[in-house]
Amino acid sequence: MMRQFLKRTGSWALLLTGLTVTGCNEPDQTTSTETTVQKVATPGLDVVATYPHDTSSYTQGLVVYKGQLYEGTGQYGASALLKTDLNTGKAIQRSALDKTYFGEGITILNDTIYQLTWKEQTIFVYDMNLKKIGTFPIDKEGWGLTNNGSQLILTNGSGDLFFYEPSTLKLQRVQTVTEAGSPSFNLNELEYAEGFIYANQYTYPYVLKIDPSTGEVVAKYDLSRLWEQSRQRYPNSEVPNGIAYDSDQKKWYVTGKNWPLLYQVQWGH
Ligand SMILES: [Ca+2]
Repeated sequence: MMRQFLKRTGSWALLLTGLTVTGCNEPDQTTSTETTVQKVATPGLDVVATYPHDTSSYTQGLVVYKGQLYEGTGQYGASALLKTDLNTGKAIQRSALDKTYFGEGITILNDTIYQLTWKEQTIFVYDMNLKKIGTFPIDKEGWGLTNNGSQLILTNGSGDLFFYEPSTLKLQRVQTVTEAGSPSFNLNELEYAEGFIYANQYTYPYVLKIDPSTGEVVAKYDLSRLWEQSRQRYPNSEVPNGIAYDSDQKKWYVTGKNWPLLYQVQWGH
């Protein structure tokens, strides 16, 4: 295991969060901005280890299941479902999507892999050998996907979480996500772990920790430093996207679209 560096980014992240929110989010409403910063905790983030990541992977979904890393990638003509070697970053198995499909989030439930597509209104279903075994139609754009052990949970770029019964894809519940009382937005890649949902927020450096029973953002982690490091190493690195939890090892991983590295991280408290 590589241990390239170990850094605490707490106070830096808090400062940057304040600056970024002020700059990008309702700049004329100083009062609401201050409220947001005060109410949502912005704990630090520790990098525990770094691993190589394939810069050709436009990461849309990241999962660890039974110790194995899986990745879903996007872009027309390049979308695929990958079984990836954590230590090398290289795909050990790959199932390509037809060039008319743009791959999005993935999740694995009961030895079944689900892969969203963006505007194609289709969810692909695979066995654990990445063999396609089914499709479901869906009535919205697909962005992020995870599961809570009994339901698939989907984002579509809005601030809502959509809960589906996995064998029928029947919509069971919609939960609006709020941050300090205001509706959230741009919810993207997801990871469910130990009762909470973690979400990338598209075009922003944040991972939002969400209480799925209320929709409240209870903490907000800032990946700016990792994003900046990725761009320094590989200028075409795009937004942070991809959160995976290894529930056996209790390890968290994050990466981004076309990032050169995948990070094992620990969320602060
Ligand atoms: Ca995930």
